[in-house]
Amino acid sequence: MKKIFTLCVVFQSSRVLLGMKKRGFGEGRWNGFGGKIKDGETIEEAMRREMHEEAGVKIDSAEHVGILDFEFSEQDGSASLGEILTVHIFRVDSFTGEPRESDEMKPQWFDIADVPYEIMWPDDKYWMPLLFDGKKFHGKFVFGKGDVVREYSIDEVQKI
Ligand code: 8OG
Repeated sequence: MKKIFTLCVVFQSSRVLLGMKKRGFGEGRWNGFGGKIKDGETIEEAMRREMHEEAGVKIDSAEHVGILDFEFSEQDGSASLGEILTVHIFRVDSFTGEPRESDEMKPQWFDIADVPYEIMWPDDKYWMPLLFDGKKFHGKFVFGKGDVVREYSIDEVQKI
């Protein structure tokens, strides 16, 4: 089964807005803002809705910069065996409103030199620097037990 998600990373000059996930999948990790696409929604609509629900801001401009597939090779509770998650990554360049805490996320700005990769999904350190560099990418990650990255590939692309 394939599940489709969005993920927004707000990046402004040298700082990035991340949220501490307070519950559910990825709890206890810093991440961008996003979630599942609802029936009848486009990917773009979903990314705007999730950013508003989770951080209380309205996106003014965003660029679709990446598509990542995640496969879980061993069952360990965080996802089902053989399940593939596809995450559409957006770099948000400007927004309206003040980021505020929601039921799901506690937002915080980080300098890009201080991104807390050790408290994030273990794949993020491989692709997030590409986003900061203005690159576009396609990637695939295979996770083993304990969300360890078993295998991965990332290709820079001109167009998503
Ligand atoms: O609806 P929910 O909050 O459970 O959605 C999960 C969010 O987590 C969604 O924005 C996609 C994102 N996500 C994954 N896997 C990974 C990952 O490996 N790295 C990052 N940075 N985000 C991920 O589902």
